Amino acid sequence: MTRVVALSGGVGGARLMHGLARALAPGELTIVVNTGDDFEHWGLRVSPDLDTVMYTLADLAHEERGWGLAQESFATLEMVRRYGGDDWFALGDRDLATHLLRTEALRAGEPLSRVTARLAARLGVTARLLPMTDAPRRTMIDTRDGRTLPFQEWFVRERAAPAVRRVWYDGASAPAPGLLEALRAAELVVLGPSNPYVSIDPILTLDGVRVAVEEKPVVAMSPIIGALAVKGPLASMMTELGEGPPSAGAVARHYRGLLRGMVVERGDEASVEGLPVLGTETRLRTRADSARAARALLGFAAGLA
Ligand code: FO1
Repeated sequence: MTRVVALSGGVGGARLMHGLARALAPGELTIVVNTGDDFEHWGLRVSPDLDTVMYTLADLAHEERGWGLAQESFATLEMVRRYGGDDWFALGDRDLATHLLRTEALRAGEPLSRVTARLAARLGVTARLLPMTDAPRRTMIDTRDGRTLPFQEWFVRERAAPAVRRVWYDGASAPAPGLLEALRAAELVVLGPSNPYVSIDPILTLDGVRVAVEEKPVVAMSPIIGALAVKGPLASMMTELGEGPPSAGAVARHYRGLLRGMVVERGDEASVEGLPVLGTETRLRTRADSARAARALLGFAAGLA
């Protein structure tokens, strides 16, 4: 029995979580997912990272995009467009079922953590999936051109083009029920290959979380390969936020004081100083990639004990 708590954002993190969920028994893995990206769209509550992890674990995610469902259609979006409604965020027809049921349950007073557990169980997800908080906590982006944008408006509507001056989190800071208990019981904490600023830090900055994580062996997988982000705007963000040039080592420095070891792409080992490093294949394109990388990470972590 190895009790693992893994922190995750969207696509990259979700793929490692898929491997961890296959490598560990159901009772051994708690996945804590960023909800700083959540927002209201078409009157519905959308939780992109939670859904990405849930669909990925259920083998229902769209293979290339990584987010949303496979075999999706966008007839509703077409009709919304025809009405002149907001069409910058592409909610698929099948994906809408998730947002409808989640919104209905939240309005009836069910907390997000319970709705998530219910929906995930119906999709056959056996790992424990926990939103980082039941309360609203929104990732906000202050841009160099002097605006403050909620995450999805910056990321999707403006295509992450405006340079970033600061990232901050607006709202409650109480972790979801059970999160601190899961951390206390954990023998290993994994930081997924997700964006530190907009996926992992929103979780680490919740009340009591960083202190609880510091008590544990922590291993991170780098979301940077060479000088490029595996996905998304992380590389430019690192430079804009003064933590660049982007590298696996720069990510390790961002998490300083927290890590017992770091997993990086083979060839990037030298960028990380003062920490045990495992170099391996970290591009997680297939389920086999995810399974192999997760097993390598768990083996590396066991050797650090
Ligand atoms: N990302 C996009 O770049 N464009 C979209 O239209 C879009 C729609 C979408 C719908 C549901 C969902 O769960 C995720 C979606 N994403 C979309 C991805 C999402 O915005 C980001 O990947 C995450 O928030 C960042 O981790």
